[in-house]
Amino acid sequence: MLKETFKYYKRKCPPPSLKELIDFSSKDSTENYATSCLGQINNSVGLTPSSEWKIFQLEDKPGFIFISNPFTSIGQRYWICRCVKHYTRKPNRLNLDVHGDIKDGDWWTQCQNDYEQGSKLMEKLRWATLGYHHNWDTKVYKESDRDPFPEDLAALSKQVASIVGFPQFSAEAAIVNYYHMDSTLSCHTDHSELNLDAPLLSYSFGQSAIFLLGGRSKEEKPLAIRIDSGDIVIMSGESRHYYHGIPLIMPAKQSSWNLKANEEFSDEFLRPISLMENPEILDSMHQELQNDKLWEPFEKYISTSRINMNVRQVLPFGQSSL
Ligand SMILES: O=C(O)CCC(=O)C(=O)O
Repeated sequence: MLKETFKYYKRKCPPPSLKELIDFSSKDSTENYATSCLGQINNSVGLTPSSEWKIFQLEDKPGFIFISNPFTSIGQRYWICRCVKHYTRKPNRLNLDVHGDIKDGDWWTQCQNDYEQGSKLMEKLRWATLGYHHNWDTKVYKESDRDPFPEDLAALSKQVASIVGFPQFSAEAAIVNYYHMDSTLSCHTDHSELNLDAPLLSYSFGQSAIFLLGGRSKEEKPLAIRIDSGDIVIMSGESRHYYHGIPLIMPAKQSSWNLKANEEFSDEFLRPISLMENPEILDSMHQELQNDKLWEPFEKYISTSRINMNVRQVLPFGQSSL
C-alpha cells in the first residue's frame, strides 16, 4: 500500500488528486483531532507564544503530533539562514564531502561567489548531519563519529519537546535534508537511535511537501499530510516506529518566512543565539535577516527548495555517551 500511494503522489502525468490530503492549516483544532497545549514557552527561539499554537493529534496514529507553523517570520528566516549558511560548515558533514567540491569548507559562500559553478554546487547539496553523524550505510551511530550539537537547535528542540510533554528530551543528532522541487524521500523508518522512547522532532521550511505517514508495516495504507513552511512534525511513542516518506514537493501557498510589518529581530530573540559558538555570526545574521537586499540570496534559494531538520535523541535518558 505504501509503495502504491508513494507512486501515486509522485506521479507527474496526470498529477495526483489532493482531495484526500490532510491540510492541518485549514482545520480547526477540534474537528476529529484532539488538541493539547501542555506547557509554556519562557523565551524565544523564533517561536510564537505556545498559547497561540495549533497542535493536532490523530486518533489512529498514536504518538504522532503536528504543530501548525508556530514560528514567527523572522524565526523562520533565522532557521533557514542557519541551515544553509552555518550548518553546512564543519564539523558538520555533507553529502558533498566525498566529491571534494567545497574548497574552504564553506559551501554557501562558494555558491554565492562562483558565478559559473555556483548554481550547480547549490543543487548538489542533499543533506548535512550534525551531532552524532548518521551513518547512511550501517545506520549505526558511533562515539567516534560525534561532534558538538548546535546549541540553538538543541534549545529550540528542548522547548518544543517540553511543550508536547517530553521535558527530558535532549537533542543529540540531526539530519538536515535539502530538497529541490523534484526531490523525493522514499519511505523508511528511523530506528538507529538507542532510545526510541524519545520523540523525533522534524522542522520544515520553504516550499511545501506531501508527507506520507504509514504504520509499522508497509502494507498499511498511509495518510497523506500537507507540510508547509514552519510546520513541526513529532513522531513519538507508537508512531516513532512508523514508515514515512516524501513523494512530492509542492509550491508553498505563501512565503510565510517573509517579514510582517514591524517585525524585528528582537533582543529577546537574540538570547538563545548568544549560546552559539561564534559571536560574529550574530552581527551578520542580524543584518541578513532584516535587510531585504542581504536576505535576497536566501530568498532565491528557498523559493525553489525545502529544508527539513529532523532532530533525534540517541542516548537513553541520563546517559552521556554510547
Ligand atoms: O523531510 C521530511 O519531512 C522527512 C525527513 C525524514 O523522514 C528523514 O530524514 O528521516
